[in-house]
Amino acid sequence: MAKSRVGPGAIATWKTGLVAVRAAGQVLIAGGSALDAVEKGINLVELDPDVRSVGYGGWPNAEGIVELDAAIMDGRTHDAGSVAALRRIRRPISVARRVMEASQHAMLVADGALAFALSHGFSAKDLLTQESMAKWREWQRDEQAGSPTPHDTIGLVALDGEGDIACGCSTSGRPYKSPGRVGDSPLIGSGLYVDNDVGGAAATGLGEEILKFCASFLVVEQMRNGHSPTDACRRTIERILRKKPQTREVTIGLVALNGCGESGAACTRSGFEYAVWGRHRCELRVA
Ligand code: SD4
Repeated sequence: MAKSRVGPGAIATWKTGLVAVRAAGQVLIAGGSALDAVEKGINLVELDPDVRSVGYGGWPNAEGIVELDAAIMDGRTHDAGSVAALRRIRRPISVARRVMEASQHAMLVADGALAFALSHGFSAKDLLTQESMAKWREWQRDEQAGSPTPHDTIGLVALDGEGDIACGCSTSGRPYKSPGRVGDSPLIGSGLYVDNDVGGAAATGLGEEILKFCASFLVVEQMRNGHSPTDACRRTIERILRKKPQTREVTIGLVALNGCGESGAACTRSGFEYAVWGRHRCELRVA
């Protein structure tokens, strides 16, 4: 497919995606690449301690240790890098990008991912804030109360002025998860997927279900078959609900952007907020 010159655009999951697409938009307006826009936008969310599901200040696992998952993919080359169960690094999406660009691998996990990050100049820092530690202690005292299920994992897809598309995901995963648990976000095809010929997609919500459907891959393939981003997301959600009607009770949200700059989203539940940036405007939408 010939490269479109529709002008840059970006889409991201949740209300927290607003700051991310705004920052991504600034990179794109300045002529930066989709890949830089994705990394920069996601970094802002990772470094914000008030965003409880991502990076610094993210939910810890059952042992009170924050383990982060992130991935990035380049629609030009089909290259990708990802990290899972990464401890002590505040910008996992940047480590994922280093894995893509400076290693011979596509995915590194746990101690190996940390060692790689340290050897590439990232510094080890605390990820737990006073507030997240206090909440984890509360949960430990009263485990029966169950884990919270809030969501603000960041998934971002960007289209640059050259018509190149990239996407990324970053999350602390499920609150109080088992140590070593990995969700959909760092898995190429599940939490994110992009192909310059078509567009990109990212997922958020219950990773255990999202990854069984390769949801982001499915969205991109539906777009390849001629569906709009909105329809591709809806059809993917319908497929999941058909196979597993019980997923109606949980959140699975999808966002997508195609090479023409059209965006869309769908969710198993109503009220899914996502952020869109395009033509220098930024807005929060609800699917
Ligand atoms: C996960 N999909 O680890 C992530 C969680 C998430 O908003 O998206 N939360 O399962």
